[in-house]
Formats: sequence, structure tokens, C-alpha cells
Amino acid sequence: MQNINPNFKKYKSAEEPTAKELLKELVQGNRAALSKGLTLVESKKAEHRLMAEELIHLALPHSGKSVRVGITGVPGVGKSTFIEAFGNYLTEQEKKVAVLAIDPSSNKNRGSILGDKTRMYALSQNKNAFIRPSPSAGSLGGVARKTRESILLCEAAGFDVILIETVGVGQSETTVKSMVDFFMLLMLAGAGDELQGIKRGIMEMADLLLVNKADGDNTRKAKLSAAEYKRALHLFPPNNNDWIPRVQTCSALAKTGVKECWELINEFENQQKTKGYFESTRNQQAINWFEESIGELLLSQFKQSKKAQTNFQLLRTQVQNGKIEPYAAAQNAVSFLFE
Ligand SMILES: Nc1nc2c(ncn2[C@@H]2O[C@H](COP(=O)(O)OP(=O)(O)O)[C@@H](O)[C@H]2O)c(=O)[nH]1
Ligand SMILES: [Mg+2]
Repeated sequence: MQNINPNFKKYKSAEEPTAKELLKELVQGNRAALSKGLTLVESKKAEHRLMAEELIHLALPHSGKSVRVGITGVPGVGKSTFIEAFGNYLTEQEKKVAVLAIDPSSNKNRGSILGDKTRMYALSQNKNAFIRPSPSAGSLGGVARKTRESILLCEAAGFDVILIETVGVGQSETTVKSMVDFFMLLMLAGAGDELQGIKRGIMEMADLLLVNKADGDNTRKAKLSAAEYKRALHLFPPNNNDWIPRVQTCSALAKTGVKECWELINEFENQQKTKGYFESTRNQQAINWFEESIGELLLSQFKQSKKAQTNFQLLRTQVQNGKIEPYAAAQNAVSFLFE
């Protein structure tokens, strides 16, 4: 791939490594280099952004070899506990596991969804695992870009499985779905879909519905729920990748059903690769990323242009006072970008 940004070479300071130096360390599995790379990716500073872009560009040939798994479900369903059990199980299978999060609502005061490191204590101490808390609040688009780039960097650093956690409310699932190979939804037994706030659309996106907390007195209820979900899945429209979504139970706390979950992901990967869907899905995701980025870049240019912003404020008042029709005002506002 060609290096198309001529500004790449401008970044250089005495004490900082160049993107090339950083990548070299990162590819050798240097965790500090990976952390630094991720910090660059998350940074809003222009010079960091530039270096991040170069780093991503250099990392691309080393990326793509992991299995990317999205994990969602309402708060309290057991995502973090599951990731602790699943992540440690995977490292026992000689896998290197990276955990990332998508959480546009998080901010420094409230802490991110991966802030609860106590639930992932063993994993956070595991030398074959890498946990990166969610970047601080931003637009979903911004967080999505950072997460996509973080996936690439983790892959270049040799991680085999990337787990991406998101909260099961709102838009962020669609975003996670658009960047993973396999998407799983954690559910609770007997709580009812409405109670769990899980929209049908999210259930339809899942490759696996995993009924968690199937332990103790709850085991039977969990099995019953799983059977119900299985029946409900038949009513869903078929996927265009020939994969029939599965339903399983697990106990993240007792660490049961975790192995089965990994076996299912392997089955999925094999099937999708054999049929050619694995690659075509990723290619489609790349196209989507490209298209989304254009909208984002235009918006960011619009926000950065002083001239456009002055005009925007003027138009805003005119729209408010009924002096100009909203669509015409938008056309006028945007036209400033192309002058
Ligand atoms: N009984 C039981 N409790 C669980 C299980 N998984 C998680 N929990 C508990 O459910 C609560 C929420 O778990 P957490 O992992 O933080 O959920 P998250 O908000 O989805 O990340 C905690 O008190 C966990 O100990 C499970 O498999 N069985
Ligand atoms: Mg959590």
C-alpha cells in the first residue's frame, strides 16, 4: 500500500520514537510500545494524530490475523466476569488476548466499562493478555475509529483474539458489529427481553446468544430460557452468511460453558473461511469504514473552519427566526467547505 500522506515525515522530536521505531518494538510484542501506540490513536492532538496515522499505515501489513469478537449485553449481565473467565481460558490455549471497549458514554469521572478491573483481576495480571480501558468520552464515530485502529495495533503486536466489550444499550452494538467477525450477546434467564432492554435488532445481529449465570438455583431457568431463545431465533430472518445463530448457556462465575463458547467461535471461523464469507465480510467492513470516515472528516473540517462556523451561527439564528428554510440553510452552511 502506498504512503499517501506527505505530512508523515514531518513528525519527529528528539526524545520521542518515530512511528517506524515504535512499530518495530510493537511488532516484537513490546507492551509499552503497544500502549504508547494506543495512546497516540486516542489522542486529539494534531501531531499525535499524524503519527498515529503513520503507525496504522505501517501496522496494516502485520494486522488482520486475529479473530475479532464483540461482546455485548446489559450492565450486570456479566460481561466483565465472562471476559475474565474466557480470556484466561484462551491464554491457557496458548492464545494472546487483547480486550478493548466501546463506550461513548464513559468519561473520566464515571470510569469506563473496563474500569472494573477487579472483575478481571487475573486477566489483568496475565502476561498473555492486554486490557485497554475504553478511551474517554467522545462521539460514537470518534470512539469507533479509535477502536478500529486499536484492533489493528493489537493485531500487529501479535494478539490472536481481540475481545471488544460494549454496553447493551443503544447504538454502540451496531458499531461493534461493524468491526468484528463474531458477535455475541450475553443474556439473563427469565428476565424477558423488554426487561433486559435488549432490542430485537440487537438479538438479530448476534452469532451467539449466551445465557449467563447458569449456576446454582438458576441453572434450570437458564436452560429453559435458552430453549425459548432457540425457538425465537427460528422466527428471525436468515443471515446472509449462512451462519445459523446459536444459543448456549454459561456461568462466567463458575467458568462453565466457556470452552464450548470458544469451540463455537472456531466452528464459525472455519465455516466462514471455507465459504469465503470471512474475508468478504471484512472487505465489506472496510468499505463501510471508508464511507463513514468521509462523513466524519467532512464534519470535522466543518467544525474546524472559522469561516464556516461564523456563517453557521448566523444561519442558525435565521433558521430559529424562520428567516430561512432549514434545508436551504444547511446547503448554504456546507457550501463554505468547498470554496
Ligand atoms: N451467579 C453468577 N453471577 C455472575 C455471573 N457472572 C457475573 N456475575 C455477577 O454479576 C454481577 C455483574 O457482573 P459484571 O461482570 O460486572 O457485569 P457487566 O456489567 O456485564 O460487566 C457481578 O456481581 C458478578 O459477580 C455468573 O455466571 N453467575
Ligand atoms: Mg463490565
